[in-house]
Amino acid sequence: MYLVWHKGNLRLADHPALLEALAQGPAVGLVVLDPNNLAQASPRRRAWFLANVRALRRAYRERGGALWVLQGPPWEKVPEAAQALRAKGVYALRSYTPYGRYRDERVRESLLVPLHLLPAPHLVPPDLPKAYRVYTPFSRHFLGVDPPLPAPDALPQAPEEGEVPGETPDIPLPEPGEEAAWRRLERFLEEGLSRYHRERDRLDGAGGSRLSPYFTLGVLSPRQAAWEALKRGGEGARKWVAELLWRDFSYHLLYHFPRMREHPLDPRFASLPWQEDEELLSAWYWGKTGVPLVDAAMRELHATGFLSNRARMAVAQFAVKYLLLPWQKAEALFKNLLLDGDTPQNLQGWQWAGGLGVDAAPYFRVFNLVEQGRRHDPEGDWLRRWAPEYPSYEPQDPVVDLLEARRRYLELVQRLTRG
Ligand code: FAD
Ligand code: IRF
Repeated sequence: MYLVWHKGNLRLADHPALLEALAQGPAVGLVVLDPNNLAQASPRRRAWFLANVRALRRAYRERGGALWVLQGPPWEKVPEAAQALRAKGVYALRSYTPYGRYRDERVRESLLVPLHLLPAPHLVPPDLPKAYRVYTPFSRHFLGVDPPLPAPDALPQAPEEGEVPGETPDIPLPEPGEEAAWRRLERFLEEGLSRYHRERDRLDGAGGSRLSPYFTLGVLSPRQAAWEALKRGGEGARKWVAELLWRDFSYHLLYHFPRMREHPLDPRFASLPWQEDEELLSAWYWGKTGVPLVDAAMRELHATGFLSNRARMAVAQFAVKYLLLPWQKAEALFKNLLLDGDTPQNLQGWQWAGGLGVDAAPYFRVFNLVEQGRRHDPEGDWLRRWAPEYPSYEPQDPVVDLLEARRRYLELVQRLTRG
């Protein structure tokens, strides 16, 4: 008997560790509800994770198999399950985040049987020996995608163990599980892929796939998505895969620069005069800044747990460059509102949009938030839906004078970057 330890990667298809375990003999699945992941997550993010654990358990059952769900520190619970099942080994996909790597090693040290960690099916492995700070040279390591692995048709019969706790989300959730993810992927491939390169910057997010909540929990693998898109081909498919590569670039950055959890990748920007202003932070967080694009975006995020990439860039840049809010505090608050909230992606997004050193994002580029609204929501439909009190993207009694704040930021960074 073998154990297959699912951490993220809550799926049966394209799961190299699952197939490798089954090649050795019968296998049982395991999810450990880890207080280090769940305790600081918001109810909506916990509910989304648990809903996908329940979906994975159903998928095991439908194939005659069993998924164990235990609660506690993984370095206690994985050995406990291995001992109870008299497992000859544990198989899992390698983690690339700082905590994930620490956890893998503590579990390995705690086990009396081998822990086999296999590479997860990224498009470019995050642990490339060379560390890149810029996306383009990193993305050149993408040389095409192998066919994704199939899900096993049947799984060996075994007793289940452990319950999946309930959790009430504060917002409606997407449908969890692999089948729902596939339905959403197929709909996007049919209706959105061919025009993705033209429509992806819409503020309402309608140009995108909205698959990120499934990617974040590994319910769908980037390899599955890229394989299906490149089969169809075209400029939209190429652009979409290029965006998928940003996921791996985010993992790569955090793998090689773990300090970016607390510090700007470009250390010069750590000494910006961050404003510890709770009132400003609250106005930004609740969408009450008097800046229509920012307010519409933050209200949509509170209401749905989703936001388009264009809107995310705008609200992060406003927080960092216009308000000089402590970016780590704003980033953490923001992540906990996102159903796709994922440490590597969120850190990369905040440091990219905030001009803190990620990629070649020009730190001196400051969005004109009126122009951004007009260009990416030309009919104003998105603004009307989420912030109907604004007749246009013109600020109304904003918490900060936009021109003055822009001038202040540019003056500050010029001083910090002068040779
Ligand atoms: P699509 O446009 O359909 O793209 C397909 C997939 O590619 C996405 O699902 C996502 O997995 C990946 N992707 C696309 N754009 C990016 C990007 N810029 N960076 C990394 N991956 C990308 N994404 C998260 O998954 N979790 C986060 O916590 C997160 N926080 C962000 C914070 C900020 C400030 C910014 C600017 C971006 C953030 N992103 C995050 C990236 C991106 O905004 C979302 O992945 C994307 O909007 C999800 O919508 P979609 O699935 O329709 O994307
Ligand atoms: N992975 C686990 O193994 N156990 C858990 O309890 C997890 N809870 C999570 C909760 C939320 C809101 C998200 C993700 C998880 N994950 C859990 C997946 C982790 O992201 C993954 O284990 C990663 O390797 C942690 I969003 O660094």
